[in-house]
Amino acid sequence: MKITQVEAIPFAIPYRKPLRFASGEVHAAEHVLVRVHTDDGMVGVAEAPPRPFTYGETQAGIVAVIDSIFAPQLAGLSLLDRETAHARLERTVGNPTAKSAIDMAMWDALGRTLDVSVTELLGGFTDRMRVSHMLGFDEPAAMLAEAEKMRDNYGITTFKVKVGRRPVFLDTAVVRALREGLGDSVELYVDGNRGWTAAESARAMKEMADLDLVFAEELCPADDVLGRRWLVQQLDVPFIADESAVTPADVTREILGGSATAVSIKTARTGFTRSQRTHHLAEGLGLEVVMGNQIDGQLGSLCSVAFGAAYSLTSRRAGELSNFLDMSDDLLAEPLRISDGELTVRPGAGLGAELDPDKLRHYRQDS
Ligand code: MUC
Ligand code: MG
Repeated sequence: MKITQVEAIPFAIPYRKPLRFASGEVHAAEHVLVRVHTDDGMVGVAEAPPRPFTYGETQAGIVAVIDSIFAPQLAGLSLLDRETAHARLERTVGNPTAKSAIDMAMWDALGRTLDVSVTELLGGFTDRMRVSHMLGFDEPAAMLAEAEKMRDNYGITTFKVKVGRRPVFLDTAVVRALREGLGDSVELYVDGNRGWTAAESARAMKEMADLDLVFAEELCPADDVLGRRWLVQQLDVPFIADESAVTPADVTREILGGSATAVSIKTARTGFTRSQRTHHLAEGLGLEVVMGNQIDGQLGSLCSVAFGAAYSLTSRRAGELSNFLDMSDDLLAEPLRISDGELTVRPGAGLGAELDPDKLRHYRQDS
């Protein structure tokens, strides 16, 4: 169970259409595949998605920090030395997706070694989650058409709508078109990626008061401390902290400060080990949790569902697990399938992910 090698392999897979939101846009999955090898021949895998607009990481930076700092720090540790591994990784600040991919690849290798699934190792609550689809910026008719396609083809009935444009009417018109077009049976919530001010957010939420939203997420910056608290106090739906609450300490600060009332857990940025801590904290504080999407590929989505399915709290709400559908291809030998609005964990050891060697050869950028 000793770690012999940690590989960081950059790869790029184009999106069929770009995903646009208030803090940025994504045209290609320029991610980093992380493989953790052990002395008994096990290989654990995970992927790191660089999100410079959220965490400051780049693809080249993730490869460099893993090759030059993290891999040498982990060599020789057992897969069970997770706390020691984290203490070493935490000597370097930032780099959340690089650290998380290593953490999840270690869990995958551990599951393969013990011949149990990661979901069972973590908590084993269920084997599936309902799926929420994230709709990027477009015209109302196009966003409605995408939601209808997701409902008709995959049975998805929960939608997170990207907002945060100016004037706010651009987005409130979309949410109204979705509610009118899809009817009362779907769940809708909005995510502003800090695009609005607190006052714009309050105005938009008033305009949408009759649209039965279930959540609002990061409508304005958490750094506008008093404005954000003022906004959150007047809402009658939970306000999800996403990029403002990456670490358990951030969650504590935002919740106790009144700047959020629910939390998004993204395995891409907190791996399995730190996501467990956030989960336990949320349970203790009595918070709603949504399994969020870091614009993950299929491997990242598999990691999210593996974690989300492990606990009652994380599997209660639909998880954001479907945006890999926008990618033109992926690395998994057996693609993920969403049906009846659900995604199941892979049976088998670890994450149950097998990579297609030809696809990896084709999409990797380092050879
Ligand atoms: C989300 O929930 O915000 C877009 C930016 C980011 O950091 O994550 C995505 C989705
Ligand atoms: Mg968000």
